[in-house]
This record gives sequence, C-alpha cells and structure tokens, in this order.
Amino acid sequence: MASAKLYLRPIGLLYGATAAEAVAEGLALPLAGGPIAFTAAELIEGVPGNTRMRLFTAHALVSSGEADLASLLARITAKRPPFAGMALDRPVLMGIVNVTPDSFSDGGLFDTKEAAIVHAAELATAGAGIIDVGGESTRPGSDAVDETEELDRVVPVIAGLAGLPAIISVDTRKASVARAAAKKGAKILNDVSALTHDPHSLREAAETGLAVVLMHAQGEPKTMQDNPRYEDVVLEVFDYLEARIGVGVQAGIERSRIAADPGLGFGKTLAHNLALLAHTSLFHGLGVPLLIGASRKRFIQGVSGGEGPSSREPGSQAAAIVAAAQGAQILRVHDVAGSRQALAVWRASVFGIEN
Ligand code: 7PJ
Repeated sequence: MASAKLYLRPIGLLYGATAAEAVAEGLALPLAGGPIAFTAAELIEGVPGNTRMRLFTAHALVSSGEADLASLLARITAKRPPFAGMALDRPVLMGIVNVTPDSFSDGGLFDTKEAAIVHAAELATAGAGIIDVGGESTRPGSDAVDETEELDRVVPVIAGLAGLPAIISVDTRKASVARAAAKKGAKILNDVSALTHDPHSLREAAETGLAVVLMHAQGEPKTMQDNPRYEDVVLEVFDYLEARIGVGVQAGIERSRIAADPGLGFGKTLAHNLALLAHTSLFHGLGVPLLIGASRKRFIQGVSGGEGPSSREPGSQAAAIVAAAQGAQILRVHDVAGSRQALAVWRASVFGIEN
C-alpha cells in the first residue's frame, strides 16, 4: 500500500459531564472541541477498496507518536471557530425554504415570494439558526434551471428576509446567484457541487467573504441516482471533501469559512447513505464543521416506508439525532419545530435538562 492513508472513525462516544471527566482523566478525547468525547477509534489504513482496520483506545492513539496520526487527531479534536458568526457548541438547525415549483419534498408550496418569506419567518421563530433559500431543485431527475429564472426566484425572497433573527444561506450552484444573494445579506453559500459547477464560484466565494458549505455529489441531479458506484463510499466522499477544502483554501477561502457535507441522496444508494450516516464521526477528520441533510430524502422510505416526502418526517428526525449524536454541527431540515423537539429530548437525556 504505497499511498496508504489514515482515516480515523471516533467511536465509544461520551456526552456532557461524563465526557469532560473522561477527557480530564486521559480516557477520552474531545470531538471537535466537545462537548462530545470519544474513548476509542477505528483506524482505517489504505486506499478505498483496499484497507485494513484496527481499533485503538484514545490513550493508545495519543501515545502512538506517529506524525500522520497526530495531525489527523489534531484536526478531529480541535474546537471549531464560529461558522458565519454562529457558535457551534450545540447543533444548529438549517431550515429549508425552497422557492421552486418542482422541489421534491415541498414542491410548489412556497413558490411565491410572499409565501416563502412567511415560511422563512416561521422557521426562524421555530428555532432555525440558518435559513437556506434555494431556487433550483436538485432532486434526483430534475433539470437545471436557467440563471435569470433562479435569480428571479431567490433574490427577492432573500431581500425580504432582512431583519430576520437567522443567518441566511443561499442554496445555489451559480456564482451570479451567490453574488446577488450576498448583496442582499446572505452569509452562507451552500453549493451542492462544492464549487465545481460554475467556474466563477471559487473566486466569487473568496471575494464575497461568504461562508461556504462544500457538499459531495456523484454526477448531476438529472442522472445521479441511475447507478451510483463507489469502492468505498465513506473514504471516497472523505477524500473528495478534503480535496475540495484544499482547493477552496488555495483560492483564498479561509478554512474557518468552510463547512463540509457528505451529501446524502446525491448519487448514493440506500446502502451508501446509511454507511455515510453511520460514519458521520469520521468526517471530523476534515477539520471543519459538518452539515448533514437527511430530511425527507428517499433513503428514509427505503428503510421503512413513507410514500410522500412529508411522511418521512419521523425518519428524518431519527437521522438528525444519529448525526447530532456523532457531533454534526449543522442539520438541514424541513420541520424545524419537530426537529428541535427531537433534539431537545436527546440533548436533555445526554447532557442534562439545563443544557
Ligand atoms: C442538500 C442541500 C443537502 C446541502 C439539497 C433536498 C434536496 N444542501 N440541498 N445538503 N439537499 N448542503 O432538499 O433534499 O443534503 S436539495
């Protein structure tokens, strides 16, 4: 294995006071600065499709003395700075506002400017720290949207959200839409193509100062679900995101402005999506905040039924908890109030009622 590489998947997670005590005793290490800690990790060594895995205690990892391992551990354990001005010490909910006539889960419901603005305000009141406004449906099978059309959908809505007590994010693959959104006050560029779709996006992101979410997708929305294939989905998605973070930093986007997302549903089978969700903690090795978007996606139906997207809400909330329990910092959801309740019950049970 000439170009063997190391990946670490933190396991044996502890929460709250127990986590702090175990870290103080040298029995655990903080995950992204805490308040979750890990007592052990799977060390995966090799290249996608040809790896070996060994289990280590946190103590053994620290005392290994291997340079590659030490730098990976440093990325996993370091406290994340605020993202787009938001502290990340508890999960932040990103509420979805689709201004599209064909969005797969709430298509047509919020496709007028007024309805979208009202819906965004409701999501903010319900506890969304971020409102994600999108004008191009990227659901499986969807066609690309013309630039003028996307600008017309998104920009007036973002302009109408000024003063909302939430950070505004724009879900777009187009540099011109990102720029127009930034002018109207958006602070985050959420790009499902990880700044690859539009050749101007890297420069635009660097110059506007927007925080960016880099998401993994295999293929284009139109055909991505036709036959997705990976040797090892978890490691390949990790490598891709790591490379895109590197490209972003090279282009002048500070690391502190970048978050990463494995892109559930984007060119992935049910098994791929479940593997990514189960291995969320491995992605802390990217050294940036993690965003997970499971909400109402088809893989939930693949597990346990749920014909229409809105009937996948309980499964969506379960997936959000699975991600949050592994330290994912940002959860992209449709039902903010419901997700908030689910998270609150989980948080109270592992961190205590006061937290
Ligand atoms: C995602 C997204 C996601 C990020 C969409 C849908 C399809 N952005 N935009 N992550 N999904 N960052 O709403 O389900 O998973 S569009």
